[in-house]
Amino acid sequence: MVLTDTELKTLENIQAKTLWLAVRMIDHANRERENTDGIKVGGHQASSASMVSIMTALYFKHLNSNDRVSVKPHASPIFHSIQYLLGNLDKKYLTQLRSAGGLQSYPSRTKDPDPVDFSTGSVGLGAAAPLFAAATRRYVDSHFGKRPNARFIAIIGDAELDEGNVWEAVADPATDGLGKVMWVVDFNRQSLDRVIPGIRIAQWRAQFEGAGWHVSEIKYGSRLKKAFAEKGSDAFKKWFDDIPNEQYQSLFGQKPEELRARFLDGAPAGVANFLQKYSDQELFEILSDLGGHNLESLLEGFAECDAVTDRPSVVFAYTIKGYGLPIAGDPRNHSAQISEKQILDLRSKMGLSEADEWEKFSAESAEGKHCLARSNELRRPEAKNGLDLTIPITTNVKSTGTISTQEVFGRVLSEISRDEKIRPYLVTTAPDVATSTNLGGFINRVGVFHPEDRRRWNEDPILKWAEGPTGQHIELGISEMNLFMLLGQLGLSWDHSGQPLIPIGTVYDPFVLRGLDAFIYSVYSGAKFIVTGTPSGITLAPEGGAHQSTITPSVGMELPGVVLIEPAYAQALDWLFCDSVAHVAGSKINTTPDLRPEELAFYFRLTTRPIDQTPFNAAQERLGEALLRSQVLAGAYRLIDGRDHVAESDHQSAPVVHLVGVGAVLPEVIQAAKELASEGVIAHVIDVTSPGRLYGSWQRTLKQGIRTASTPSFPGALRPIFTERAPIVSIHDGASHAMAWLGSALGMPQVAMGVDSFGQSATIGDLYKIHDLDYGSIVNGALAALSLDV
Ligand SMILES: Cc1ncc(C[n+]2csc(CCOP(=O)(O)OP(=O)(O)O)c2C)c(N)n1
Ligand SMILES: [Mg+2]
Repeated sequence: MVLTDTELKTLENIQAKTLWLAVRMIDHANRERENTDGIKVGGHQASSASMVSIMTALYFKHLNSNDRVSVKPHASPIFHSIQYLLGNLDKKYLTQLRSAGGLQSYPSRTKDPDPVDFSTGSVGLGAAAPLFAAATRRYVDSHFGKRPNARFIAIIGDAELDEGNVWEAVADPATDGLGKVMWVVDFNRQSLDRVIPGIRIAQWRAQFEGAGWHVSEIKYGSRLKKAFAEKGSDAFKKWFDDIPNEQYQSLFGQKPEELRARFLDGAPAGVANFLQKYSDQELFEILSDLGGHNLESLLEGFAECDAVTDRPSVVFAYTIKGYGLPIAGDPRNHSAQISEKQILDLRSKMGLSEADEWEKFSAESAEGKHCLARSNELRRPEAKNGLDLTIPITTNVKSTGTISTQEVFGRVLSEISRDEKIRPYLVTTAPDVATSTNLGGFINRVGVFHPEDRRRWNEDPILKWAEGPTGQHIELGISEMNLFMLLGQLGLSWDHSGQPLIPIGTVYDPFVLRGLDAFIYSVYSGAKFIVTGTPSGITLAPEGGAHQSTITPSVGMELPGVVLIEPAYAQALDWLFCDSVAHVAGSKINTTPDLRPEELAFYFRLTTRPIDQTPFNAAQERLGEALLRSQVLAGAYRLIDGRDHVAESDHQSAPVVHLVGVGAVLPEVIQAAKELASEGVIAHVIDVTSPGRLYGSWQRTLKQGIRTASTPSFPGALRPIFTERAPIVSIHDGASHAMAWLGSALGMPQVAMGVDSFGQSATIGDLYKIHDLDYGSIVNGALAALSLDV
């Protein structure tokens, strides 16, 4: 017995109140709150009820203040009820579920008023997050000294195991042996639409065990166990284990007097005889007594997982979707809500009335005292983010000759890691593309992380793949979902593990989309990190269409909190990278403190195309280093002043056009500008270093204008560059749409040129021709833009 009878009674009362508050919270939002939209507010009473015992056992007994928990999205009302009972949530929020400024539909780290450890919403991600948080903790312990013991727990719906990302996370060697992880599967055998046919637990067990996990089950409650202990119960136990899911779930919709016949339908001989001694009511209580609603069984199951310290654990807790509610087990209960009458019945069963239905337990009651004691036990000190470092504004990377941005990235990172004050906090990760994205230099300097020193069987003179506890690169298998999950958790290390880090990930740019949901998840969770998508675009010419990214710039520009950076030249990348490191570290750059709180993740879109650096150096001479750097950071600068190439006597009469290039295609843009100059056109070349930041500054000034009902000012970042009103051509090795807003921002006609069809294998020159990005096409684009000018 893990609990005394009194404790059990107290916990059961707390559980009942938690369920009541969660159900009533949803009921209120749907039935009582004024509905101005005419659409259902929603909330999940059945999914919440399914988890109430698991969460009661965890929060009111099992957890300590160091533990971190991820809660299945549609159990958020249970989570908030618990936080209310623990004193972490004001009563006013109970009537603000799914309303502006109130409780979010699904647990949110950034939007909820109470302390959520992991955001959830997109099923499957909430399972993986604590696993990667535990991997992060292992890394932190290994590099910065052991932190207080913490357990990383995910409470997940059984249908979440359908998601591929779950199995990608389980299978990755980076999550091997994480003994502090426990997944509790709310095994109600129902998903959204249906009762899941067949019993999949055997298959899941094999999959987890195959990946080295400890697997256990919390299947039977005490009444069932008692019945199984009776003489002659063997046939009953066997049938209880074998009965098809759908048949079992259908029992809950039966009247007690009909339930026996339904259960016995198809049962082997002997079962009916054995069950004769139980009344209909007793039989109902026995058959519905699953372990996932038995607090003692749950606590024993959790303790069993705790005892396994050399590998992650998963425990299948058998539950009933809609437990304790009239909709229990109903195949259509996912979005169902109980009626007003049923609410009133439940309320009076709880001994509550309209006057006290939202009240906590009284402070003198056993339950009230228990809540207070747990509240104190679970309280944790506030975590602080930010490293007290000074990041240099440049690593003085070589910027003569020709070089690609991908190569510069490798060099800059390697250079930054020479600074012994900064180096300890840098951590890189990649899904099996570390060397092909130029992380090799960094890895040679710092090594690869593995909890134990590993012997090297091959000596590679170029790449020193030394694995051990001091390594600072975390190598992942080929899973872009895992990459973004890990980056997110490394970026939240300050909170979960009391240690801020500077996480940097690399990925082949087209496969950013493969990890997109996890990318969104991690930024939504408030994590800060750098990700380098490289190589990108059709510039990766011979690799063909499957490897040529086109729509990733839009992803980078449109994701809130993400800054898309796509420099063409070495020095620009160097400045931008150092600046991003400073932001992620929450540190000073030179002496300027980190501002721009809206920026969380920095997405560098790079290429392997070597580019002549001469034009950049010429621009630096013209503008001066300080001005150029500030413009590069703001998102754009004028690379070539078209007037310098047209006779001064023609300056007044010559047509003017802005050629706005992004990234690897700049040489073609420069060539086009020369061609236009020879035809007497003043063609300015603008190099957009950060489409994301440029767009953001335009939108901010617009929104300011809209909110104050005043004329929007011209964005500061655009002002010094677009000094003349002239038509625009945007040229980008990405979908033309991504830069197509610029004409609106400047109030001028625009021709947007980019890659709007699938790629194919060829040379860069061939592909630029095929996609109209060769300099001749750009010249024609400029002429078209000039003809549009009114
Ligand atoms: C990625 C994703 N796809 C679909 C959904 C919509 N959805 C929400 S809950 C759910 C069913 C979940 O079933 P299960 O995990 O078993 O939880 P239960 O409701 O049974 O507790 C679905 C399909 C979602 N939230 N996320
Ligand atoms: Mg389910």
